[in-house]
Amino acid sequence: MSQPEQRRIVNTPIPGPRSRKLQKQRTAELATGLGMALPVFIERAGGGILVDVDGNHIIDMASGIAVTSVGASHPAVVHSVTEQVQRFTHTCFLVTEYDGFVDVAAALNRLTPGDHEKKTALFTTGAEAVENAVKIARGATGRPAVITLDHGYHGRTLLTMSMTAKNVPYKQGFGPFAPEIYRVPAAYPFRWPGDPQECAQQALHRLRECVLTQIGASNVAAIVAEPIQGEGGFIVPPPGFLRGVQEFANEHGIVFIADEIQTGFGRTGAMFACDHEEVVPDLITTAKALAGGMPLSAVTGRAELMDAVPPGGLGGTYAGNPVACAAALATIETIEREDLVRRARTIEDLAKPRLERLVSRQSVVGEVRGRGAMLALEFVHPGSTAPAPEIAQAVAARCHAEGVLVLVCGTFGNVIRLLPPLVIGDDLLDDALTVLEQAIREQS
Ligand code: PLZ
Repeated sequence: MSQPEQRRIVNTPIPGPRSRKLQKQRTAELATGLGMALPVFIERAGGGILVDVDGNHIIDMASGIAVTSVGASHPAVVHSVTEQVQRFTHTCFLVTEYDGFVDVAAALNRLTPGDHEKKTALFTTGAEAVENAVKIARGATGRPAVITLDHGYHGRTLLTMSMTAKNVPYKQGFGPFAPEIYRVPAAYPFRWPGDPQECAQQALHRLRECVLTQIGASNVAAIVAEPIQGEGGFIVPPPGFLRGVQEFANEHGIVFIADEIQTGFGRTGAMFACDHEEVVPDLITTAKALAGGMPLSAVTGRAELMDAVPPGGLGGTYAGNPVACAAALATIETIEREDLVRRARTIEDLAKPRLERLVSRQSVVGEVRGRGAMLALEFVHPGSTAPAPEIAQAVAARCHAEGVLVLVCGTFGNVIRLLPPLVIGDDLLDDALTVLEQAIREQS
């Protein structure tokens, strides 16, 4: 099947009548707790386009939350998955093995930051990867405590929800939370008094102080940080912050875990966001874009840490499912062959200067930030840094009505994030940005 026509087409109000009918059924059948950004049902998708059941061609500026970097139906992924499904769908790697699992591990050992000896374990979801990274760090150090950052997001399971900063909707009513999790300030320059360099230094100081005086370094198994915070609002720490975290961790025998689940595989204009600052984490968690839309996640890291867990200590029925592994091999090959890392930088070059023109003291756009094809606008009440979630929502709603899917995120719900597939064409990107610019002007 060929890719959908790469052009925005709005045939009906969005959502259209067929989506609205399905939405009624959904409301009757599904648990209310399952959210949705745009109540539209998709029939097919590929490249930078989502085609809904009413025939609208919606520009995809979300990639299913940073997953479909190669598009939602890249021919190489479709071919590899189809071929694997015909051979076998599942054995459980803990029961009998297959080479796809080993090949994905080898690719991750090769691609992730650092040239030390690495090993990998595969899982299914991002949260599961984070859980297992913590298990490995605890197993290797024999220490209980885990440090995470304000604005951090790591998943919805008990441990990862406990590690996540934001209360509503992730945590409210779901306690008691997992113990031995401590949160320290994140270096968030836009909301930190003083310049970015002071922000990095002061945030590092707070980390040191908290670990040394409140917890005790010898009790800390791991510091877990997203190199660019995703759900928290695409917060890019100032240069030096991540390196400072890494150095502090190394100094005290603490495992530094980079959660690159949202930032990985070219998204930020480097294969991994840590690469921008040549930061080498001890363990790195990946998922999302790894397998081009199939559920697959991984922990990769220093061989001596990864091997600290005895045989049988890691696993899962579906961990490293063969179909997901086949998808990952094709996805990684595509990212490298089509040089999508460079494409992410081109997307930044095309989009960021345009978005930056929307920032001024009188504007509702307080800041534009991000790297590569992971860009965001933070909305504020003009002349202040007071968060304006209602403006972010209104802009997103306007984009949706015009057939451009953007997502809102951020601790204060006031950030619009752009995560287009890396394969999106220049024309589609230009069209989406024009719609977004117009939607923002309407709010100013
Ligand atoms: N770590 C950095 O971004 C997932 C959340 C969607 P899972 N982010 C999207 C939602 O609201 O549930 C994420 C992430 C980072 C971990 C995760 C968790 O990955 O595959 O959703 O478990």
